[in-house]
Amino acid sequence: GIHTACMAGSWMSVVYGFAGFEDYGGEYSFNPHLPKEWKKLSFSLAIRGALLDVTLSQNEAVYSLKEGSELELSHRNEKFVLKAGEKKSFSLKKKLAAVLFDLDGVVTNTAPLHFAAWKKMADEEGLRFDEDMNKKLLGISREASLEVILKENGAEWSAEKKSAWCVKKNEIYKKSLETLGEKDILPGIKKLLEDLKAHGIKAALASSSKNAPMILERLGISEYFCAIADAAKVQKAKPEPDLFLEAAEKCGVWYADCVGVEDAESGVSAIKKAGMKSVGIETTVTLPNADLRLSSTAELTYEKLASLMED
Ligand code: B16
Ligand code: MG
Repeated sequence: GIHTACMAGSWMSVVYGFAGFEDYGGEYSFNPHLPKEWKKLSFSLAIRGALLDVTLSQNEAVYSLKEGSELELSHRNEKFVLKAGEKKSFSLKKKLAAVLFDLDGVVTNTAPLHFAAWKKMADEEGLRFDEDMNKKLLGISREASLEVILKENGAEWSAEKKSAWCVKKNEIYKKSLETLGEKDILPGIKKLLEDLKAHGIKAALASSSKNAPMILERLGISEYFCAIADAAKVQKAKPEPDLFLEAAEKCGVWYADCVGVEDAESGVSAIKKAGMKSVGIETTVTLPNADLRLSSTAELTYEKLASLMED
C-alpha cells in the first residue's frame, strides 16, 4: 500500500521548502535553495488553469508555461510574466551585488565621541563608566546603551529620566560631530567605495545610529551610498537582522547577494541572521563568528568581498 498523506507531505516539503514556493494572497513566488547534493529538481504546478513547469539546478531556475495564456510570477524579488509557451531562466549563482556597511567602527570611528557624551552623563549622575564598558555599547542603540550603563551600575531610573538623558546625550554627541570631516573616514574606505562603484556594486548603510545620514554628509561620502537603513523606523535593533534586510531591500538587491561589514558582535549576528556573508573588523573586539576577519578597514578590498561569494 501507499501512504498518500505522507507522499503529499514529502511533495510539500520539496516544493514549499527547497523550491521556496509561496502563494501569498494569489501572488506566486519562488526562492529556490537546493541541497548541495541535489543535481536537479523539476515539477509541474497547476495554477489558475495554467500549467507551469519548474526546473531547478544548482546554478539555474527555469520556469516555462506549458498550458494557459499568461501567468505572473516572482523569482526572489523579481516579478515576471510568462506568456503561452514561454520559458524564462534565472541564474542561481551567488554574486556580489551590494556591500552593506556599518558606520561606527567601519566607515568612521565615532566610538570615542559616544564615549565622551556618555561619560559626561555618568559623571553628572555619579555612575561608573569606562572604556571597557564602552565596548559593550558598540553597535547597539542609544536606548539600549543607557540600559547597559544602568545595569552595570545597578541603577534604576524612571522612563522619563532615561528619555531625558537620551536626548541630552545626543545633543552632546551631535555637538562633537561638528568637526567631523573627510579626514575622519577610516583607512581604505574611500578607495573601496570608489572600487565598488567602478565594478557596479552598490553600497548601503546599515547603522544603528539615527545620526547616520548627517554623519555621511559631514564625511562627504553620501553620494556613494544608494540607501541608508532608517534606525528610527526598523522594528528590531541589532542583533536582529532588520537593518541589514532593509538596506538590501532599499537597494533593490537580493539579500543573499549582499556582504555586510561590521565591527561589533551584535552586528555580525545581525548579518548572519539576515542570511548574508559577514566581514568582521576586529579593531576593538574579536569577531570569531564573522566569515572573514580583518584587523583593520585598510585590509578591505573589492576582491576579498567578491571572493566571499565563491564558497
Ligand atoms: P545614535 P553603528 C552605533 O553605531 C554605535 O556603535 C553605538 O555606540 C551607538 O549607541 C549607536 O550607533 C546609536 O547611535 O545615538 O547616533 O543613534 O556601529 O551601528 O554604526
Ligand atoms: Mg559599529
